[in-house]
Amino acid sequence: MVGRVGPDSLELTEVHRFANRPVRVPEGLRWDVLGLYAGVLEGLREAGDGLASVGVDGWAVDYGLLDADGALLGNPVHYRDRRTEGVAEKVWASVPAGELYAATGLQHAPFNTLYQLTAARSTAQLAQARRLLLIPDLLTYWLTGEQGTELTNASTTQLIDPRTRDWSHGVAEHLGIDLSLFAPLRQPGDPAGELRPEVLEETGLAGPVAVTAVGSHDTASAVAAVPATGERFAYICTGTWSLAGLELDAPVLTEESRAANFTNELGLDGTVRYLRNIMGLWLLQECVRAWGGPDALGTLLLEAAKVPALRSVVDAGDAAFLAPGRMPERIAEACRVSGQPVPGSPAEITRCILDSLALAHRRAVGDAQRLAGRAVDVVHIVGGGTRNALLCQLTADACGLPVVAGPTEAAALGNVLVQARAHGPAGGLAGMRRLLTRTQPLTRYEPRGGTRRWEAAQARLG
Ligand code: LRH
Repeated sequence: MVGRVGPDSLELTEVHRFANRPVRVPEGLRWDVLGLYAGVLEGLREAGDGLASVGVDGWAVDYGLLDADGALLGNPVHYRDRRTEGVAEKVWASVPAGELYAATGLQHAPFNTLYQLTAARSTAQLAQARRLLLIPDLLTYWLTGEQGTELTNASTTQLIDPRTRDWSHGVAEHLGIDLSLFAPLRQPGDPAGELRPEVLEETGLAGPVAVTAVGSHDTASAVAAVPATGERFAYICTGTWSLAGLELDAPVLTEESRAANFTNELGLDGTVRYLRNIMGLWLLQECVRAWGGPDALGTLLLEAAKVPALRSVVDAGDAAFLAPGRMPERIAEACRVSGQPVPGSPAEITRCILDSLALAHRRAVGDAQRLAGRAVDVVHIVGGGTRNALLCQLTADACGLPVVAGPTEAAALGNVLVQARAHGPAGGLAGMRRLLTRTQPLTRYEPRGGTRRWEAAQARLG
């Protein structure tokens, strides 16, 4: 994505898009990180000269290991890999879950870096590793030759204390995790080096080109690009995941918050992203994959809109849906077990998924307000799900609040804005958001009433 930012303008142009396909090998599910890097280089080539800066964001928690020469050891493990099954329970035997939450504020997700490192403890690869770089930091390292650990993404490792915004040495020591594996922390907006001469040569770009640390966790960049006009808003970053919650000034570390599985990830400018992970459009992506298409969802969504609402719902927060494979069957099974009509056709299953996501959005937005003691008047939806009008309308209905949908490419916009302000006049989050509201097309969905039906559907899930 190439961004152009002016005092009153903000434009994004897609210059290259490439798939991110995990690969299953005998040892498990792996990322094709070399394929991703090749895609990044191709994107830079397509972008052409005139770049003031480059910034990388990506998904959370996963990492590559480097040996003493700085070479990558193996393919990074995918967070949906089964190696972390049952690991959290073992960790809690030495640091109780309550203590872990009080120290790190992180939700329990089986794939947090902390659990991945525990699962990898006795592997030859970890024994050989001298450096651990989170995925965006790894790509940045390959582009620049410089190593760092960007803070917003570091906060998803479960090794950061959200109060001090620094490493949680106590947790790491207790669990035998060597924090010296991590490169020094850097903040969004910090310089991250320049494109290496070899990268310039390969992409045909004229140097020098600066590389800037951004909110390198994609969700941090997306939240930065929520076009909110005040403070009383909730956001839902939609895509493979739905990340639903609030932007706060301080973490919420109560036992109630832990029980509700809310996470305190770090955002821009001292903010905390207080949110819950919901399975998101992954549920639908996996069904579409099982059905062998279609690539364009239009017809399927039109048919799903005609299926009666809320006939059956599943718990879209359930980690049982994390692993890939057999998704239509797993959804049907969940409906059967909870005594609801079993959806059969693709349209029925799609409707069940969208109703379930809207229901999970409602629950997360409601719980976040209660747990943080902060009421909201509007829900912002950003990311890929903004293209799904049915999901946006159902979310407005379920939450009983207006939904403002857009921008779709929120992560890319948040990424670009952080670079722009690092290289231009400094502006706060509020200024960035004003620019977004003035320049980005947004769609408003009003709630159509009938929130009782959503309460009743929630009750069916227990
Ligand atoms: C979304 C995301 C999310 C994480 C998950 C692993 O892409 O970064 O915020 O929880 O991937």
